[in-house]
Amino acid sequence: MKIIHSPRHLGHSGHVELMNGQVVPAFEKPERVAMILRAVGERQLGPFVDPQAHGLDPVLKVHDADFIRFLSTAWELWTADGRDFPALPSFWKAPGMRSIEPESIDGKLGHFSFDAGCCMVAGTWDAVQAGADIALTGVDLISSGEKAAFALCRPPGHHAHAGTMGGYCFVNNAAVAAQSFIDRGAARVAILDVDYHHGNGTQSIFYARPDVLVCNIHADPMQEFPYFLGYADEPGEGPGEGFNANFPLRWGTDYEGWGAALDAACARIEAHAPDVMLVSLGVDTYKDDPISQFKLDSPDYLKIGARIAKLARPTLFVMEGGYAVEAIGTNVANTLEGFEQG
Ligand code: FKS
Ligand code: ZN
Repeated sequence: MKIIHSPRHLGHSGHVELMNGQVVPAFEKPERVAMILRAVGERQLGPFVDPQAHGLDPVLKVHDADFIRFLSTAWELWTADGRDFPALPSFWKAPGMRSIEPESIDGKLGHFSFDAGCCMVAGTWDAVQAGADIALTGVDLISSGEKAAFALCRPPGHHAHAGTMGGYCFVNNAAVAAQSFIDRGAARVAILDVDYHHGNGTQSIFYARPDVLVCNIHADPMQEFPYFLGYADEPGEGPGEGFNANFPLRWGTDYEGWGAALDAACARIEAHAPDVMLVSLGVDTYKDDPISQFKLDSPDYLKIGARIAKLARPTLFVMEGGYAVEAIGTNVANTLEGFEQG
């Protein structure tokens, strides 16, 4: 299958996060893509394809204009205050406070985020735009008849809400792609999010809509980030009721439990009869992932790919998380190979 990739993600590097109360190098780092490229290249799963520029209009179909304006100017505003080190939000509103976009960049960073997981550097906005173009080029390929494609986006997207960044995510690449499929005439889209973490942004963006079914298999938010969304009792709302399905699983889950949830999610997707499938592909479900607590092993990703292939829909894979850098390439390549052989 075609693999869409751009080196522009490399500008989003040298950033940090908070872990156990300390500032540490971010787990979401450029080496992740290098390892994936190497593995898919070695197994000849390509060819590689450059993204086409799509501009911001398709991004603005799912994201608020003031949020995108903030993302595009944040680095300029941050450095105008004389700072040459990464920007990191650290102030948020509590319930009862006002939802105002302050003039100060420090206030804006808090207004447009839900955690300190989105560190911004000089090349972040360019990398984010490239990521959206990668996903949209995947939509182009599927729309022109490809059976499957892999959008190797970085940074990831599934935690980003319409107007809020968080959890390493700025623009929701999968949501932008799903909306683009709808705008090109798809009646029904399904998003299957297999990342270890709940895709709160994707759920939120489509929560009131019946055209985009969102299924999430993830660590129980009682135990795991993002903590405040992703529970089993979130079915969608209004016309979207019945079109969101969460499968939270406890820490320590192995493929037996995870695969059962995948079967349940696939049954739900079959009932939706989507014209096209999106897979938010995170491989941080891996047993040796440094920030995660599931127990999937590398051969399990072949099974995941094969099970998704059984849905027999045009499928766009969009890269999300996975931090065991030594295994991320194998695990992604196994998923794609399992799909192609399945
Ligand atoms: C540890 C605190 C919690 C947040 C984890 C973010 C996970 C991101 C992801 C994505 F796919 F978006 F990349 N960290 N410092 O894997 O879901
Ligand atoms: Zn994740």
